[in-house]
Amino acid sequence: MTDILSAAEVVDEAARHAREIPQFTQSGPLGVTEAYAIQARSVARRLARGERLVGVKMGLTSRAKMAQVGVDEVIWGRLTDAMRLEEGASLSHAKYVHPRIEPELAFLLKKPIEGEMTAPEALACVEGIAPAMEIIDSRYRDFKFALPDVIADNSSSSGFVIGPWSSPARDFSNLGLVMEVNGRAVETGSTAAILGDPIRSLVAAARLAAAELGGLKAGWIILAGGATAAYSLKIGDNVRTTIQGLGAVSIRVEK
Ligand code: OOG
Ligand code: MG
Repeated sequence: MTDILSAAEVVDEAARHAREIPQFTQSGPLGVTEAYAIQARSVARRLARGERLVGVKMGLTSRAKMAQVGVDEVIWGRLTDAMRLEEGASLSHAKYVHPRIEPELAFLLKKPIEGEMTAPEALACVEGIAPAMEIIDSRYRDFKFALPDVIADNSSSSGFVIGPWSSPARDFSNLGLVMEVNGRAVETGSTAAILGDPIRSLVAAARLAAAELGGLKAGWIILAGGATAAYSLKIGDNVRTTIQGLGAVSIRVEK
């Protein structure tokens, strides 16, 4: 327990001060269960500082993401209100270790999800869907980690921005998307890259995260996971993701 608490402090302090740390798995074995316990304790420190839990991010739900980081299991992390950026806002590069950005689809829940459910049941809990981007910032040196490391580090979560909400009544299983930086397309893909259909990511959230969090609550946001590889942010970047039929979402990067 002391180890879990001190590891939680290490990742939390690294995130707070944008300092890189060595991987835990390089100094000894770490199991997935212990890694999620570290994540829970490190986010508890954020909550103790006044942040509020507002949802869950799913990670490594596409082949492109798995290949980019060399980990091939679906993971999840906790989102707090302090991680949310306003649409069109600028973020300060200096507040991150080595930030990346990726195009995602966001779900807004209208009904709580307590545990495992089918895709149609999960869909019935969704109020809206929106184009979104996640800013990920692994606290580990060179953005390199093994599965337990990234889980302990809240699955690299550090920020997110959400575009306009649409009704989930439309078919969103295979919508084209493009992420542009200063007007140039850097990643293109489809929502189908997310587990074949992004609703499966919500089903996975129900299975993996709901029990541990005592349910996913109405009003929460669930990020389905990057549909393409992530892009390394540079000062001066204007990043915009457009999803076919859903509109666009953007952020700018400053010093
Ligand atoms: C791990 C987090 C993965 C996603 O959307 O797949 C993730 C990482 O890439 O550092 O957020
Ligand atoms: Mg992500």
